[in-house]
Amino acid sequence: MSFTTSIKRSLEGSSAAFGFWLTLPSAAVAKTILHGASGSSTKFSWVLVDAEHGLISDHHYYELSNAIGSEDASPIIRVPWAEEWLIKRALDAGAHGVMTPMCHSEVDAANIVKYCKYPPLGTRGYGPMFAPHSFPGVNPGPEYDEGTQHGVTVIVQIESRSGVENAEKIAATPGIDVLFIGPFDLSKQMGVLRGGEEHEAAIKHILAAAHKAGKKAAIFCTDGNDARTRAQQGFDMISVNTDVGVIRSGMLNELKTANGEVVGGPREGY
Ligand code: 3PY
Ligand code: MG
Repeated sequence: MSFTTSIKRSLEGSSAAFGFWLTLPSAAVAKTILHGASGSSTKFSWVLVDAEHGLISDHHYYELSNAIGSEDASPIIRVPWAEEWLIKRALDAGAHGVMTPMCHSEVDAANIVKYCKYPPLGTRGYGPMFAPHSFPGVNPGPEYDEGTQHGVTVIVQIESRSGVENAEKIAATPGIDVLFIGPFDLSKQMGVLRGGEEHEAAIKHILAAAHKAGKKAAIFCTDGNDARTRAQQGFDMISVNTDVGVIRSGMLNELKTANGEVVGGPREGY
């Protein structure tokens, strides 16, 4: 069995790789969303396990990675910061990919790649006793060890002014697979309005920089309409919504319906 992941396969396809944000430490929530026929012609190929802002921490990684991997989707862990030991623990627990917040420069990018790969490509320490469990059909030993070297998806977030300015150099860094835009931080860090002209110009700049270097561009969205617009703009990887966002808006909309109120409008929050 060759080493492959749902996210890698999906990124090689002609349409956008859709995923969602998991902020609750619940394998049951992830599987409820992923499992079984949805009646749609597309499916989620990845789940972002958010250990930066969500309620998820290190000791949830293994169970969540296994649950997501068993549904033919890729667990991608967003570590709280781009530290070697944090990335190592995410990979050892079975992440198919790692996402790091706030990549400001090509130096940051090169370090992140280094932390994700075993020598001679990088500096990742060795101890993958549990990592292969979330890769259906991949055996422990050489199959995982060699497969992960190029099979791990390395994703850096561009969400600062320096990240935008250095986007070309970050994208050109060998081993970086995806430039992922965090629109909320990007607007706050740049001091511009989310959705305003400067914000959209920065987003377009990152998209173009990624593609110029032959890399993938990704973005966080707050609903399906937002995600559809980004897909039409050429984004390759798109987070459609968050678990908690959908639960809240879904339940409040049901309440409005029950009360005879008009339901709808875009979801504003995270
Ligand atoms: C942001 O919008 O800042 C993100 O990191 C997406 O979660
Ligand atoms: Mg962010």
